[in-house]
Amino acid sequence: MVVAIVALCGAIVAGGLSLVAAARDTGVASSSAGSSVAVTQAKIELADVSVVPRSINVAKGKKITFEVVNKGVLDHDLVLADRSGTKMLGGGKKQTIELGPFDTSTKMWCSVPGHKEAGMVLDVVVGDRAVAAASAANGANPDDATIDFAKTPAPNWKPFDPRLVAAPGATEHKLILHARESVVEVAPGVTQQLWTFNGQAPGPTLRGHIGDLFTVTLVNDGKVDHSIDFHASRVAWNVHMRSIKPGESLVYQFKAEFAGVWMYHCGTAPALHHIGNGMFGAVIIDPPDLAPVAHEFVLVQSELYVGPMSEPGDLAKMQSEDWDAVVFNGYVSQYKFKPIRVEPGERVRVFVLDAGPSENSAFHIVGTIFDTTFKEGTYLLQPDVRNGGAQVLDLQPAQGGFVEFSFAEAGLYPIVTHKFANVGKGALGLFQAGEVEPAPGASH
Ligand SMILES: [Cu+2]
Repeated sequence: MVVAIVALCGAIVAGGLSLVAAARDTGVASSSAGSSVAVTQAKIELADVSVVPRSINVAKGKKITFEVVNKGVLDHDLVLADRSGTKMLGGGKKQTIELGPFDTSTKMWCSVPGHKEAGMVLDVVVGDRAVAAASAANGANPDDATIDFAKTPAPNWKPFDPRLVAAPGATEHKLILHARESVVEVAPGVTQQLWTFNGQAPGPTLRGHIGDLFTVTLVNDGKVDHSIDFHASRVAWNVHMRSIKPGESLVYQFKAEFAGVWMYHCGTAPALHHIGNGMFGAVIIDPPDLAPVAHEFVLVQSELYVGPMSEPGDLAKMQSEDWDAVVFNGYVSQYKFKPIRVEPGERVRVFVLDAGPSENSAFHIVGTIFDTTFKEGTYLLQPDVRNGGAQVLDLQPAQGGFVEFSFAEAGLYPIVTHKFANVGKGALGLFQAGEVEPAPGASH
C-alpha cells in the first residue's frame, strides 16, 4: 500500500521533472532540452501533465517518425491541429507514428481537455534553428483572461448562497455528486471552465453528526478522470478514492467518527489542477455541544488561477503559487457586491474552510471580536469568566473551523483574510448588520 502510494506520488512528481526523453537521428546529437539539429526521428515522453522535450527541430520536407510513450497515469495523446497524431494512450502505452513532411514550424499537444492549457505542448520547429523558448510551463499563458477588480457584476448576477441549514435529523445521508465541467463566472465578466461537483465551486456542503452514515455516489459526467477524497472519512485510499473514467460511477460510504470542518476534493493527478480548478467542498460534522445561534454561514476560501476565458485554470500558475485571486465561495469579492445580512446583537456562527490549494487564511471580520473559535476538531476559545477574545481564525490549506460573534451596532463589517495582499485580490466581503445608509457595496 505504502509502496503504491509512493510510486504514484513519484509518478506525479516525475511527470513535472522528467528530463529523460531526447530527439535522435542517425548520428545526430540530442539533449534533454530538445535538439537544435533537425531530425527525422524523435522520442517524445508524455507525463501528468507535461511533454518532454518541449521542442524538437525537424528536417524540412521530410517525413518524421515520432515514438510517443505515455509515462503518466492519466490518458494522453499527442496531436496536430488537424487531430492527426497518436490515438489516446493509457498510462504506460506507446505508439510510433509518422507525420509530415513539415514545411513550416507548428505545434502538437495533448487533446485531453485542460492538458494543452496546462503546458502539454510540443513545438515542432522546422530546420536547424535555435529552440523556441516559448513554454507555458515557464510562465502564465499569454491568452489567460484578466480579472478587473474594479468591475462590478451584471445586474442579474446572483451570489453563492452562504447560508447553512442545520444538520438533518436523519442519521443516514445519501447523495449523488456529479463530477462535471461547468463554465462558471468567477469574477465580473470572467468565466472559467471549472471542474466541479454538481456544477458549483465550492461543491455542496455536507452536514451531519458524529455517528452518521454518508453514502455518496460519485458520477463522472466529465471528460477527464475524477475521484473524491473525504477528509472526514477513514477509508482505504486505493479503494474509495480511486479515479473513475468518464461515464463511470462509484459509491463512497463512510461513517462520521470525528467532529470537524472537513475538506473534500478530487484527488486525481495532478490533484493541484483538480482542486485549483474547482473540485472541493466542505463536510461539517457538528461537535455534540453546538449551541443554537441566529444564523449559520459557510465560507470556503480558495484561490483562482485564471486560464483563458471559458477554459480550465492555468496549471502553470498553480504550480508556481501565482494566484490571480483569493475568494470566498468561489467568486471575487462577492459579498462586497451583495453583503450578508444579519441584525445587530444576533449571534452568528461562520464555518470556514481553507480549500487552498496553496494559500493560507487569516480569517478576520473587521469591527467584531470572536468569543468562540473552533479549529481542527477542538475549541480554541469559548466564553468564560476570563473573557478572552479572538481576532483571527488561522487556517492552512485543508484546515477548517468556525467562529461565533455578534455585531454591537448597525453597520458594515468587512470579511477578510488578514493576509492583506489577498484582500485586494478578491478576499473581501461584507456583513451588513441592520439597516445601513448609504447603500452598501458601492466601494471599499
Ligand atoms: Cu477531478
